Amino acid sequence: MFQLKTLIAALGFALAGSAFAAGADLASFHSKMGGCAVCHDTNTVTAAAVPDDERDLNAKCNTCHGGYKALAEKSKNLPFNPHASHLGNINCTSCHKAHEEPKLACNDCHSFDMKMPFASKTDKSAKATDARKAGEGSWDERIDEKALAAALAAPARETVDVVVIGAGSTGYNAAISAKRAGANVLLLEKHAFSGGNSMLAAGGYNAVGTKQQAKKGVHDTVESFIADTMKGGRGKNDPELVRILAEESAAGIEWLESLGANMDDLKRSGGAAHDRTHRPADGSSVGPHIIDVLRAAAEKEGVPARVNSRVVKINLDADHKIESVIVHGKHSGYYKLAAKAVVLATGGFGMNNEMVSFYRPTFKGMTSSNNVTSTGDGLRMALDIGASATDIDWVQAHPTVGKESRILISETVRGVGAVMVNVKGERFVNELTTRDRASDAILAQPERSAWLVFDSQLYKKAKMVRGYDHLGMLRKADTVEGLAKAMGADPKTLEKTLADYNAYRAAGKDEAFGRADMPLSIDKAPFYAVAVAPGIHHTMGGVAISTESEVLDIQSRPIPGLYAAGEVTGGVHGFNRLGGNAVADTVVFGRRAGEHAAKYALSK
Ligand code: MEZ
Repeated sequence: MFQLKTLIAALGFALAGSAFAAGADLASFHSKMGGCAVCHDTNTVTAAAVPDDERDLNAKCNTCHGGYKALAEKSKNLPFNPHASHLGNINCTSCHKAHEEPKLACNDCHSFDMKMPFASKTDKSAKATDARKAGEGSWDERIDEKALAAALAAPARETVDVVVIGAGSTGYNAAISAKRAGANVLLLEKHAFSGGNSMLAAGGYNAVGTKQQAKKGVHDTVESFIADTMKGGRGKNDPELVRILAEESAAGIEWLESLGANMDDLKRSGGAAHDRTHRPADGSSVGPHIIDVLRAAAEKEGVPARVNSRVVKINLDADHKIESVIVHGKHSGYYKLAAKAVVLATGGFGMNNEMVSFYRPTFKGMTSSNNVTSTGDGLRMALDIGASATDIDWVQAHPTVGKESRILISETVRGVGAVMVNVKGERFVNELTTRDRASDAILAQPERSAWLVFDSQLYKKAKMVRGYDHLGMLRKADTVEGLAKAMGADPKTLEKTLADYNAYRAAGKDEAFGRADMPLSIDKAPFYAVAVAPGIHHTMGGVAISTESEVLDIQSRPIPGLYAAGEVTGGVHGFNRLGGNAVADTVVFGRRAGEHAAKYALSK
């Protein structure tokens, strides 16, 4: 699919193997204005000469069409505004593919019924159970064994000190840290745009000892953070890794702020004894915000982030030290990249349902809140070279993924004040219990789904809710009775549930389920509900690491030069991760992995 032979400066250009009609595509349209040079630098372009990151091409798109802001303004009257999405400032070519059928990247998770320019049909892809297999929805992940063998036999095309694989929050934090430590770094991303799963993180970042906590008068401690995390993980976490997470969490917030982030809003997540989940003050989702900040910081600090570049193999030398990786570039094909150190920042395997159901058969076919990039390929590569895996069968279902969708209804909605009720309109669990318990409670309901119910106060406070409204996911009514009818629940039961809850809140004690934090009453019309069901959210298991983020082999010895951080690792979260600890993990351990990888590489 990606082995384009030549880009031809004429109409009639066709992608080998594609059913997409030549002559009606974006490239043909543009070539009428002056040949290939309209988009490329010259009129005689070979595929291999197109940089995998497509940066120059995209700069040309921007020259004629304007940047993201201008495009967002122009497309504001569309049924939704794709240029104002949480994907941020990504390559135009991520969606507007010139030589193949254009595709809305949004529909990797959403289901927008919209026809893109030069597309032959409307693009409406993601449903709850779509994109279940490895690589589906992402670009082709099959490996061409012949091309791989040729790349293995050939000399390295490039050499760097540290290669970081995966450009989500972990990868960016690692790459920027390695660069600051003096290493020559390259950040590789298999997808058409960076951001990974982090870009979908809605909730926040757990940290203790921050200025935000001090300002709000929160008396939290490192020991309390550790105790909550260990309790949430059923005591199966690696205590040394948890201590690092807690102790370095506040420094991670300061680091993000130093790069330009705002983390000034504070709330409580499930399983936490204190308000320690930090989020942007304007109520927007944490992931897109920090990815925007990290993208800009990497650019400013000269860290190249090369998209469309999938690492397919990690190579060790005769002494079992890191020697190189083989990259499959979208345009450049398979090539060897020599590196002294590798940081795996490839995320988990929540979108690879074959892997999920192998380790956790009861989750077979379950929807996932993850990005299509979470296919477990980094884990596979590490296991292939002798890494050991830990807690690999622990897969987390998030209790509140929009029913029959792939859209996460953030824990923030419960944290800010929503209650969860069953189809009758009764509460059945402490909404802020840990995710495994909340998911189990929902799955124990006959319909295996639930409703989150809230009012106009929460709608105003949690900006993300407006996004769910925009996606048509909310039921709305001016009375509780009306809302119950819209949900198919019993009005009297829902009225009693909310009256009881408001009374518990006023008395400061939840007599029914012992919920500790009840920030808002639910009594100001209009009232809202959103249907939810559990979906795969986080894979707690992964490669075993040391406190210095070195990947360990099956004898628990570091594999020299191989580092890992974030969801590809196991040990930090035990059997169940607390909400807000993943983003903290990406920053704390991403930074550590980058620093240690640079130190190692520069000592060689
Ligand atoms: O850390 C998370 O996974 C999180 C806070 C998710 C969410 O519900 O927003």
